[in-house]
Amino acid sequence: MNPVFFAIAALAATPPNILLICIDDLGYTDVSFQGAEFVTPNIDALALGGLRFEQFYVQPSCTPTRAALLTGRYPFRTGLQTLNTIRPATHEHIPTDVTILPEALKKLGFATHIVGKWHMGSASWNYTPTARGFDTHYGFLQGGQDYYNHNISNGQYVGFDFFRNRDYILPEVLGKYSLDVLKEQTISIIRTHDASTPLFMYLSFQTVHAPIQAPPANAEAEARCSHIEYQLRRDYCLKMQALDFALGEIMTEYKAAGLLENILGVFLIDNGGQVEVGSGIFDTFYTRSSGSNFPYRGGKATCFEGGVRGVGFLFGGEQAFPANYQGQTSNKVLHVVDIPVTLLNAANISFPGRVDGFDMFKVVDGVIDDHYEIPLNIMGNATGNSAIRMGDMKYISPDQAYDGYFLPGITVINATDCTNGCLFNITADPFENNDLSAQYPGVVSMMKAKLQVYINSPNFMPEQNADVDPLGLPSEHDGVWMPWLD
Ligand SMILES: [Ca+2]
Repeated sequence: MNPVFFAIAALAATPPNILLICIDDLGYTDVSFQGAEFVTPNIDALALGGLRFEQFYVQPSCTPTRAALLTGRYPFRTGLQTLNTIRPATHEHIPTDVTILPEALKKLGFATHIVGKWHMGSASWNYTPTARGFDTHYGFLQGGQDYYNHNISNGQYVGFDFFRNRDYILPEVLGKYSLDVLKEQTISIIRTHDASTPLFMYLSFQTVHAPIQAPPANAEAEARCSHIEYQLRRDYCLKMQALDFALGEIMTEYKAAGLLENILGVFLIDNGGQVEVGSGIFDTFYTRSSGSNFPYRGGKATCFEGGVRGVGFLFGGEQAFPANYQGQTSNKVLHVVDIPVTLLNAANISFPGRVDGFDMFKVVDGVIDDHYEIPLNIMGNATGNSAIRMGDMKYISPDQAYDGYFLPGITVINATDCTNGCLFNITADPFENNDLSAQYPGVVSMMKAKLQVYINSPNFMPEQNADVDPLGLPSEHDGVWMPWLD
């Protein structure tokens, strides 16, 4: 064989090491490269050397985005669209007949690891990471927890939630800050990984989800946050410093292991920042947070841009992430469903089964169009908590969880009235100031009808039953939120 041809063939046949970093509840303006009032140098370095997306959409809350991230399908195809997310002791899960990203990578021969949050169902071990394509899981099965004691509550029920694969490991992690133990696990995986096998790492850290609990004291972090007067935001800054330090250390480990050149990385948020709302759904579940999406409107659990326009970028070493993408910015309209499709294409296979996503590289290259139409959320009826974007236009339904523009600790700036729904030209008016619904009632009708078309589709799956099963309560399992159906 011609040696040049052989070299090219060998390169193409080597799958990349895939590093998927999903940051929980990170606001659009909570990283310094997008205007935060504190620095995040390691995250900035990845972003500024990567391919940044200016119109990257996610779902308004954790479970729906993560379902889309793993399946390549909008969450209303799997019954996981509810903004309340999967709560402990319910039967909700990714349907087991839907192939998910780690399963496809496992078949290709990847080593597959998830470190951190799952939040994709835990009634049965069959719904959990080690039955869904991951070799290992170190972290928690529910949506969030106390950073030190690793308890999570659902109403009056409180239980522990931290596992190594299928064993709960209370003595190992009790009193230890979750980011620290998750980072140590990540480093351990990298150091012991056999470099002849491609590595898929899903880093799903707890940071920066509520509650706001500062990490153990660190002088450098405190120096970087001391200018912030408002304590909740200062503690938020400290959490972000810990995350930024951890990601810096992890990338150093990748380099030391010789894995860096062949990394294809994705960095995304799962929903907009949880802003400080005085009342509403968060007060019943978690304490306040202090994320910022400003100047975007709204935040987590709303379909305003502050809830769904995400921080998102691709990055990597030159072997897997060619130089022509490095340091670039794209204005294409993209969605979290695109990520698994892109990653599998990079590993030389198509995503098995039906998907809603596109290959992001092909979109950026202009080989295929970006999303003309994105259902930003559909709740099973088109009248509440829903939104759709079509071209420049965005329709947002009534009954969003809350509204306004939020500056941490200081101000809620009232927004124009959307209690009957709104229509925006999102290209001209990304901060959603100017409601056009009275001017273009026909467009509103058409977009509402389009939401209904999705609901009437045979591929629409109603929200799964979210009732609490008493057999899943911690009182049945030594104080642990433990799978119970097996
Ligand atoms: Ca989240």
